[in-house]
Amino acid sequence: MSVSSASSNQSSNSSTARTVDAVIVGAGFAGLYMLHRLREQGLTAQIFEAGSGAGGTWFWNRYPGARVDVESMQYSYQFSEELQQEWQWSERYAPQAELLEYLNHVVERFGLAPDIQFNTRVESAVFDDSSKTWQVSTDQGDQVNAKYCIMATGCLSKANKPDIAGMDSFNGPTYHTGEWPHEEVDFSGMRVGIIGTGSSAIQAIPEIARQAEHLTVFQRTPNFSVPARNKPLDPEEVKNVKQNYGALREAGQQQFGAFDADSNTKAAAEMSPEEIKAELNKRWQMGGLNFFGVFVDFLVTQETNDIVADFVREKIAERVNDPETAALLAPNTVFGCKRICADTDYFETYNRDNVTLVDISKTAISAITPEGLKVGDGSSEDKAYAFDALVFATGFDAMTGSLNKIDIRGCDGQTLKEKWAAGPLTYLGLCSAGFPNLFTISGPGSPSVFTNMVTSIEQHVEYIGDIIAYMTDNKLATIEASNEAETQWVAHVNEVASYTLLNSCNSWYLGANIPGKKRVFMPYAGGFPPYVAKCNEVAAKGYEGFTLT
Ligand code: NA7
Repeated sequence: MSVSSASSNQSSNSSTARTVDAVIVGAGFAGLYMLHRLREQGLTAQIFEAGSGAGGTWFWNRYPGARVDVESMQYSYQFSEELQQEWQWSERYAPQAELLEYLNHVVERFGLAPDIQFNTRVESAVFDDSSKTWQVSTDQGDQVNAKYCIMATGCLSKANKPDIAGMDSFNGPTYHTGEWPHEEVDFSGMRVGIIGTGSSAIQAIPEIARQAEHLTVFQRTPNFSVPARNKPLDPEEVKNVKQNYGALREAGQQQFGAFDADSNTKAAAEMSPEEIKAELNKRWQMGGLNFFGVFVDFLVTQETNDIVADFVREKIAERVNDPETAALLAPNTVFGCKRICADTDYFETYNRDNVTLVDISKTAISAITPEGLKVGDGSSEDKAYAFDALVFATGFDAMTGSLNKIDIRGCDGQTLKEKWAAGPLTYLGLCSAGFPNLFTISGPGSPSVFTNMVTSIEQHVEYIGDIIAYMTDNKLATIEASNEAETQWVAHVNEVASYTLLNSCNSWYLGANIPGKKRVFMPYAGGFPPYVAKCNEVAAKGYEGFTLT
């Protein structure tokens, strides 16, 4: 199968073209397991990673307070029983540093380093029709030919840096939460401005507020957040989970979000007012994204959603002392329309004397200035704010951003970016017609961001691994999604989203946070179990919907 060795040294960037079975782009949860899986299958593979280390999302998002919002015991690989038994998580929701440690341990444990080239950004991947291979080029001068090209580039990897006048004019340091520096940032004694109130900001704000002399938060849209109730893990609890890990994993896989949240299987209309109240209070006490399990219909029935949203709004009012600030912090959108956040002391942070909330929902930031920023309509009346440091917690060009950054060309030179100009077109979120042997792990059209990402990644990696094994066994050259299957799948993804309340706000699920991006619902909102059932059915029918040559 392999033509030549995939081995490459981390520090040496070869300029000689070489051939491997598969090129994998990205060394996060997805890329690392894909590499391990392909090597287990006897294939050669090469990871290219732009960062100087492994970790993907957890390599880049080092902002203060960064931690996962799915419980660590579930937000972890399950492909290796030994790994899940030996690894010790310290907290219910692992902080970024521990997740990075875990992923570096995975690199070491499975000996992955020789096949990962860091500090290397893939610039282009071009399909050569005559040799039926992908020709991959990097910014370090690498040229690699590979039968398969696997994009493990992450759903939230391309930072969104808003196009505000004078962006580069600020005299002090600026930071983006998704590209946080490695060295410690000390805000002590500083006046800090932070733009954005999404999940990253909600985690960072309490931490920055504890350090800074003053923190000013610029909020365009408030977000719903529930208390994370993070805590050190109880060794007895861990022991119990480990004794029955398989059962927990199995239970997780039966859930919409691919993690076990002891979900309520009833719709709110099937419950009495007392039962509803009890369920809401129970979920509030459980904390974190277990809140997703509150009522089975909260994302499809407006009345149910209103019950949940009202409950959380009341909690915000209780948590914030100043009624005016509390009112500004209370979202008037559908609960869960934007991803629900899990926080530690977020709303309480606004009770501090050194924190100010500025509502920019009606008057935008008109300019970044050498001293700070201005809010208004661009006239001389604009209100100026002075800072020593500025933080952009402005999110990501989600789902497609990291793919569109690479010049991906399929059959007849068509670029993926052109093909996806009116929204991503995929079959199962895995493949796109016209791009043979190209796979996207947790790509648009798959459950991805609605689920425990690690479990969804594992399902994709194993599915891709099985496809490749099938290709090898049957001596096949290419696999490609058919136009018909792709069209039907995209229609299905849209149809499923249309049954929900998820289209009702300007979320990154819809690309609505990026000016000019086509408003299309990108992730598959049907849940993990039906998606897996569909994938398995496709495989059982000899990869129905794919063209194999
Ligand atoms: P999000 O959730 O996309 O949040 C970005 C925030 O930045 C959000 O409050 C935006 O307001 C705000 N934003 C973006 N552009 C601007 C401009 N130009 N002016 C003012 N405010 C702006 O990103 P996160 O990094 O917090 O979280 C991403 C995901 O990571 C999260 O959902 C979890 O899955 C993990 P808006 O809401 O667009 O009005």
